[in-house]
Amino acid sequence: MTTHSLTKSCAKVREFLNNSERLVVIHHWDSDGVASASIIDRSYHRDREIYYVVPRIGDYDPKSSIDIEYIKSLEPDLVLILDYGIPAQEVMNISKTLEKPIAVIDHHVNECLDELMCNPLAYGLSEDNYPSTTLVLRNLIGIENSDDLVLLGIIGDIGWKYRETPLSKWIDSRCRDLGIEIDDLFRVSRIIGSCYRLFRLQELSRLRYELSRYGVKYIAQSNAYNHVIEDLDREVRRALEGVKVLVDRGNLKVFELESNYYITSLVGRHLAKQFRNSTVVLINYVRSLGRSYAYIRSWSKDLSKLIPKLRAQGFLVGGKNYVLVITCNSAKCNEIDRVLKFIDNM
Ligand SMILES: [Mn+2]
Repeated sequence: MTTHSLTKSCAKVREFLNNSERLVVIHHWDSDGVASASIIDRSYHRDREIYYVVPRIGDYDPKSSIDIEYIKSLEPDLVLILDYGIPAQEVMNISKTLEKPIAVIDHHVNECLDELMCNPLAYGLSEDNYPSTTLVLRNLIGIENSDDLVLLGIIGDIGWKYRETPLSKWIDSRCRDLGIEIDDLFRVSRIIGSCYRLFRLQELSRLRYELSRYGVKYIAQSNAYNHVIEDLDREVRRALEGVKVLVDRGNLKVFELESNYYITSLVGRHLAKQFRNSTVVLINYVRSLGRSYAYIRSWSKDLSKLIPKLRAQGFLVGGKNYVLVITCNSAKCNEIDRVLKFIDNM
């Protein structure tokens, strides 16, 4: 029953896409989001106008991250949201403001909208079978000319964990067929990661274009983006030198950092590796976003159990088994004390 409704919704999204003449695509800034937008571009750019919009990087509140007036001014007949897992209610709000149909293609856990939502996870299917939005585009929208980009989305979102999914064999064999190494996928993913972490929006949209027209292998072999990777490495090194210790009580270490770029998770990961025996917390104020993020990593506790509890308390939180990232309400992230109490009680 659920898969039947999912198939129906996806067929409807496909139908709207095929009939659209002026399309606005809002896509997540990460590898899966960019690869998904490139897939749409590759399949549809020839016979319609397509405009691409990247939400303000690091911002998951569509009220501030998406310029609705700008989208309105483009007068689209359809707005497509790719891989940007905002709550279903927010999608409804955007749809009401624009008075245009909105379609969602995604694989983030979400409530189910009545229509135009092609998201297997909203219909209760497993993330293991749908580790990326690019794979939703392939298997549920039925786009078959873009497996290089499908693979990029998967590796971008789950990295080496792909080996533990039911798709492992398919991924390896598609790579072989297409002459793509897993390392190529990691490299392109790193280029995209470097662009968005440094807010290089122009390069990000050039990547979307080049990936669509020339493919993943071309970008993997190109040296044109080396400078972005180098710039990011330098920023992370500089940040690690500027990190301050706020709390150090053995099993818990809290660090503080001010940065110009969106490098919270990279710096947090470095610290977590350095202090494997502690729960590591990094509070990172990103100046250009005027906002703080708290990165929390534990090697011994399954933090994902906390996500629903924290959400119920009004926290804006995302994460995986051993990592949480919280978007804070204040520069100092005062609410972190409440989060740490939750962790202490685990
Ligand atoms: Mn994704």
